[in-house]
Amino acid sequence: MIPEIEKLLNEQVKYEAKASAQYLSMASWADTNGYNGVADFFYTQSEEERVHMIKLVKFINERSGKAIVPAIDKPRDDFKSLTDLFETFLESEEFVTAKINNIIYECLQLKDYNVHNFMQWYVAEQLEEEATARTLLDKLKIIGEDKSGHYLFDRDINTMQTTGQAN
Ligand code: OFO
Repeated sequence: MIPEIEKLLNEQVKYEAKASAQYLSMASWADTNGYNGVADFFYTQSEEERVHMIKLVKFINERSGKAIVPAIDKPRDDFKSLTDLFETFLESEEFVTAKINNIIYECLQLKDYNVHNFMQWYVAEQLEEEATARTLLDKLKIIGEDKSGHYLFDRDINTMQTTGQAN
């Protein structure tokens, strides 16, 4: 594996781990603030990011690289509101998308079409997750400060059809 690409993939392992920890922290915040539906949503998101991380770890090792399990900082654990929570979700996804795009760019520069091909799965995943985050945030903006709106959002979040329902 090209060393520059291996380094970038290992950095990506860390970003997926950070996203997983951040979403677990968000699930916990939601759980302790009475939003059980939102908590379930983020427990699932956290698990998915962990799966994304492991997929990278295995890929690096299979291609005779060495995957590094990273140390990560404590995630943010206090949020002003549901809107703040979902803004954090969208920012996190946009950050990860930018990092994935950078890997794609470097793969093309270094002619690593193998990794380029592998990373297409992440490109598609990010498209879906960003769309989900935007759709949910848009709904929260419509709801505003309305408490009964928040109640319904929490009740329905896991059955809502979002543009890019994360899988
Ligand atoms: Fe790993 O899928 Fe989003 O961040």
